[in-house]
Amino acid sequence: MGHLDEYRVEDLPGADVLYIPDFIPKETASEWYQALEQSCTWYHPKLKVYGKEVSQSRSIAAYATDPSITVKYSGHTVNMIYTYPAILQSIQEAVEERLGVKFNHVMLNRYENGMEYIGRHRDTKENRVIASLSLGAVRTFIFTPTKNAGESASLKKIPLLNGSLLVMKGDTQKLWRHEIPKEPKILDGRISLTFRQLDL
Ligand SMILES: O=C(O)CCC(=O)C(=O)O
Repeated sequence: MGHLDEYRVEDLPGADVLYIPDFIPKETASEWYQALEQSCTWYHPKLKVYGKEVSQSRSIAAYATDPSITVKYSGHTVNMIYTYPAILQSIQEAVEERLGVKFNHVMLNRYENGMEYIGRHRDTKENRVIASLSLGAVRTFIFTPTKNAGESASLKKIPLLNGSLLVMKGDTQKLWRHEIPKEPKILDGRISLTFRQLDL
């Protein structure tokens, strides 16, 4: 991914993050938003939080290229679908082509408005590539350093634009957490597609 060096995000010591603000034109982003809203199998996962079952506020849809791929989080086994809708297939190919890497799983998140969020967390600690495409409302992505990120590390906010691509790799997950906080003033929806490389 050396050809993408110009997109490297500064001020994230130890992390390896690229941000391409104009990965696709806004008009394409709006078309993809509508197509995905209609063609994906969305649902609200039921999670176990301190032993209680709660319905996750944001809905998700999940696809994988190989039937051996399964994902579980917070006591919930993700409803994985092994056939991509055509639009999703072509979006994954566009991301793969731009980055020069292959993915075998995509998790889509749909935030109806600014009240829906994702709490501060880390993804797999392995140093695989995770690429996240943003469609719709601009939401703020916040990186928070762990202790191991060093003295100079401090919170970093990135407003994720409609049609932008954020790429995390290397030690990013090991040293930093990320979240999309509530922003109650935002009334519009956002869909993110997080492309991943999982073990078969
Ligand atoms: O919606 C996003 O861009 C963030 C999603 C995220 O943090 C995740 O799937 O781990």
